[in-house]
Amino acid sequence: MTMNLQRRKVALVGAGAALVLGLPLAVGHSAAGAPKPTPPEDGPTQIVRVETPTRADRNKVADLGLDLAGTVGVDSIDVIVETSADRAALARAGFSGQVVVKDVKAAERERVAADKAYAAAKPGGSTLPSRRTAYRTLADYGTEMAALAASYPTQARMLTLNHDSLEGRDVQGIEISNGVNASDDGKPTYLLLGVHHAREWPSAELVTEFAYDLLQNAATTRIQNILDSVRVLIVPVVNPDGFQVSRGGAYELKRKNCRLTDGQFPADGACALRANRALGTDPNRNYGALWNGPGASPFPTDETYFGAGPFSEPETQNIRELISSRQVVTMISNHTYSALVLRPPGWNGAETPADDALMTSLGDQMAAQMSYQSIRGYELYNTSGTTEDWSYTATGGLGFTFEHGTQGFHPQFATGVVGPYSGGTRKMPGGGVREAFLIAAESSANAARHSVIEGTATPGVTLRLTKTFQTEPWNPALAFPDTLESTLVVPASGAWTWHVNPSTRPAVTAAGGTETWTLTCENPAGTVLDTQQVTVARGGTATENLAC
Ligand code: 0X9
Ligand code: ZN
Repeated sequence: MTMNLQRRKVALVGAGAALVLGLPLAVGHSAAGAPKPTPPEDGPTQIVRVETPTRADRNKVADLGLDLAGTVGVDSIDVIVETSADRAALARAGFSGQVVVKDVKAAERERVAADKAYAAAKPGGSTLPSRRTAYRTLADYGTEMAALAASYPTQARMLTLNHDSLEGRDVQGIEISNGVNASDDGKPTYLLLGVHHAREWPSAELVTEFAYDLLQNAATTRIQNILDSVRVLIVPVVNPDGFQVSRGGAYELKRKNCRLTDGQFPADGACALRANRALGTDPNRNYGALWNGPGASPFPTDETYFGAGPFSEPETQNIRELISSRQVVTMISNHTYSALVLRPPGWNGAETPADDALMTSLGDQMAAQMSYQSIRGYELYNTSGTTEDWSYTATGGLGFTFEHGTQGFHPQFATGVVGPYSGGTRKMPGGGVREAFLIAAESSANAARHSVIEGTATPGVTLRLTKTFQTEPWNPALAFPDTLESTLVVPASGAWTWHVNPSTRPAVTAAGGTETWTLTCENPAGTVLDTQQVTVARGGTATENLAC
């Protein structure tokens, strides 16, 4: 169906369109202006595939304040329809659609049964590196990462982020590299994130499988090269509170975090209560760049609520501080579902990024392995305050969102995780998610895609790179300071090499300007011995022989 918006508006008041939406005719009439009838009893929660042939249509649906599920190709958007008011909102806006999931709860029960059967049929395990046959629980992530760190003590260690979640949970990850404990060694950093959105379970599974894969295959030439030259950081569950609500079964469709009231911690158990289901801040609208702009909602009951302020949430503070304190040259934030590789910018009014060609070619190459489409974020629908828009704007590190799969937030384990991880299936003939992650790892090692600062200094002194600038939310008058600060310890040879992001951030480059890093060197007591300003472009190398 490729009717234009006008025609669909007319069609909706007819019986056919009302039926595909599962609407009683009266709702269609109310959309045409008649007095609103009493809403009918709300039936089961459904997923409705809404026709959105143009980007304007998609933005219009996104702006209705409904809960968007994903897309299957960008010509439609799957919308979660929970109440008759949701149906009415779609109808009023003139959209038609087809029910693709009649009863979300029943579908979830079927998924659980299918997963049980799959696990029973695979006593020897799956083809995943971990051999797992079922979705992990929150506890599994912590236990398994700790076990990996214990099994591979020179190649893996646990990473605990700075802020506990609102319900007091640790936010954990794993750091993987050859010689992982020699931190501050100047290697470029590659960051993989999962579960910003609570219900998007495969996003955590896929990055955790990659951790197993790197460690188990560390002796193969390809992975050895990666681990010799790159530090891989993996945070499977950025939003553990939300994940616990979803995975723990209280509310499988939970998306946001557990900020039920701005500025306050939730009471014990409150986040899982039915009455609080709609509340929370969307971690993927809470980052600083363009915060509270298009495609984000000011209403705490909307699924894209941008929160009380830029970085008001522990989940986004954690990722901000991680990215600001490491030289993250490539970041992939994993989500489900839509079979997309998205690159900045998320808003159609933004300037074309200075590194558009580079992000396009890398995005296309990764997408090809997964049979996903590779597009700019805004080509899906407008967003603001997302992870990669902030990280790219602030650091110049290449940033992507992967939207895995087409069959739901957490489809059957076999089709949602096992198949896509290594590809080679009918739906994904390429090398799958694994190959896409490896391509990004190799890209992270490629100095032509970041910058290098090198020199000589006294072994053991600490070098510090810093930069402070303003990050602009949607209202530029509310710009706030952002600081990047990372360190390197000069090795025994005295010769140091630091793989960093360019000194000039993308917006500065686009405006024709240059920017510098401030490089200091300190003795072990913390006394600053020398300070230099360093200008280095993407692909460039700067040599700094410090007086220390
Ligand atoms: O809306 C989102 O946050 C992401 N989709 S999801 O269904 N997983 O919620 C898309 C984010 C896209 N990022 C940008 N457009 N920059
Ligand atoms: Zn998501």
